[in-house]
Amino acid sequence: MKIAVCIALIGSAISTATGMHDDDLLFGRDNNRVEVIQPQPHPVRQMSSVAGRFILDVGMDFYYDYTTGQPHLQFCRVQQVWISSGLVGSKSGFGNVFCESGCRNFFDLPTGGTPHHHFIFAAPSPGVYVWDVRGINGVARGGAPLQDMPYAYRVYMVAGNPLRLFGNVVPAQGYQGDLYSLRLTVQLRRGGAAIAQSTLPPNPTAIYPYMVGFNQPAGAYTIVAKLSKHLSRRMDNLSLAGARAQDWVFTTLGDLNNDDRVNDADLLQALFAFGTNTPDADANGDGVVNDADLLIILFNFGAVGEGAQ
Ligand SMILES: [Ca+2]
Ligand SMILES: [Ca+2]
Repeated sequence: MKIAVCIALIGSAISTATGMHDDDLLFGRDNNRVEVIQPQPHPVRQMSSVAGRFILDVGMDFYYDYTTGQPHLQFCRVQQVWISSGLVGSKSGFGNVFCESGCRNFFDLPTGGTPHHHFIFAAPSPGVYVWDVRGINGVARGGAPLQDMPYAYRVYMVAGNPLRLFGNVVPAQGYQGDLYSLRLTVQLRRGGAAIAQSTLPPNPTAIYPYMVGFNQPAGAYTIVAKLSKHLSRRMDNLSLAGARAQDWVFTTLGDLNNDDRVNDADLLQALFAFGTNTPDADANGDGVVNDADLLIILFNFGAVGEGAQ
């Protein structure tokens, strides 16, 4: 009995020490492509405050099949797709591996004979930080090459207790492109003046398609959300304290130059790119700039975003 209790205590001590492993990104295969098998979706992670900065341990490994005990993969590269400004992922012996600029921004599994690795992500100030990755160049255990992950897997990291907004992002009805290729900017205003803003690609595969954080005191704010190619939406007198759900539904397409107005500048941009596949001039995101894009701009001509100043 004493031994059993002792083992149970050791077991609980070990699971506490290694509890972060529950959230390790486990790379495996889904039919003929690489996939993060679990956790799906990734839970929102709270960073720890250590010596004046915020840190989080993020692990990765291959996914091992329960019945065979074998990994799905023999190789994959973890490729960063997006990272928030200020967030840095480092590893002992490797230095800074993941960051906004100047880092290699990928890591191969296995490295040094093992697919199991941990990174310390660090941020300088309270906020919500984002790390998006894809598994690419995968090779199945049997040697078959696998297709790359078609989407970005997102990890949200919360530093401190910032004001947070999270929820869904709905593009205009006529938009046919990938939501992830757009950028959402959420701006906090008080007395008409912008005091903070955060930009990220909306990710419909994440636990929340968007989440942003602001290191500001609780209170009532005006919030303006702008999705690229769309006119902005505005919410006045929104009471913020801690985290709050707030979905954004965008109704008006055609703002190609993102000045929050649909006018002749957008029309000219589409005309100059007519017949090409220039992404910035492709209002409806269907991959080509043609009369459908011109019609969207003409139909919404003169419209101004709710948050335009
Ligand atoms: Ca415009
Ligand atoms: Ca188009």
